[in-house]
Amino acid sequence: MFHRILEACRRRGGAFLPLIDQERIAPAEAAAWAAELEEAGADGLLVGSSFTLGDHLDEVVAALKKGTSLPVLLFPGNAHHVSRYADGILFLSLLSGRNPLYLVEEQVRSAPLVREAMIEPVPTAYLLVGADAGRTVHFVSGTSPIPPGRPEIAMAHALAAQYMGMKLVYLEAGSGASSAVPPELIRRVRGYVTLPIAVGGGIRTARDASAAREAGADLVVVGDALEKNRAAGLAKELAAAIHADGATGEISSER
Ligand code: 1GP
Repeated sequence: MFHRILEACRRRGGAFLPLIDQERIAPAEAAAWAAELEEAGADGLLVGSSFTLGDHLDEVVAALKKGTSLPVLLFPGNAHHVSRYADGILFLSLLSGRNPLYLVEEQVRSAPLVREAMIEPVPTAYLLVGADAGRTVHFVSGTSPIPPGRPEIAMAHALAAQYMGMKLVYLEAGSGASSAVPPELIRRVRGYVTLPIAVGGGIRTARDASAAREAGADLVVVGDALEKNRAAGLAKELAAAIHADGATGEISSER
């Protein structure tokens, strides 16, 4: 399943992954929204929330799958965010932090659930980058982010991830961040590792998205901005900016 996203990325020069927060969408709206995002040119959907009170994950993922043939990947906030209705899961290790809970303990709890759900794990090095104090992800994870002006720290973490056999590096500024991951940091990491790079957090406009893609992001993740503006216009603009060929609209959906 992850190969479909990488394949879309190769063909289109970048992959657009809208992030849907299962806490902020009604299951009844999810199928139609997934269909609109596919129509607009998304290459896959991520589903996740850094903090949940409710338990809508199965319902929302099942509804999304009804509306689209795109791969749906979980972007878990904790070990229990697993749904058998998804196609896969970013099996995250918060490598930029030194909190054993998010480096390995949650993964040990989650692995049997992922196996049981029979979904594809994508081993992912999750690197928080940013100067914003008090983002939810920093508070919840109890870790400090990599300073945005220190690309060499991000580069070393990404290379360690590659040497440890991970399949993806995720450079995360935090949902709703006031500034996205700086293009210069993305460029430096891109030049240092061969792993695919996902970038997310604070990407609001087509200009932000194309800056990330031009700096070397393979997968560009947008959550907050799309949530605040569900009109498909923004999704289309983002898709065109992320695809080097400017394409929107549907891609072949064979698995
Ligand atoms: C957050 O990287 C994602 O984990 C997306 O961030 O919500 O700011 O787009 P935004």
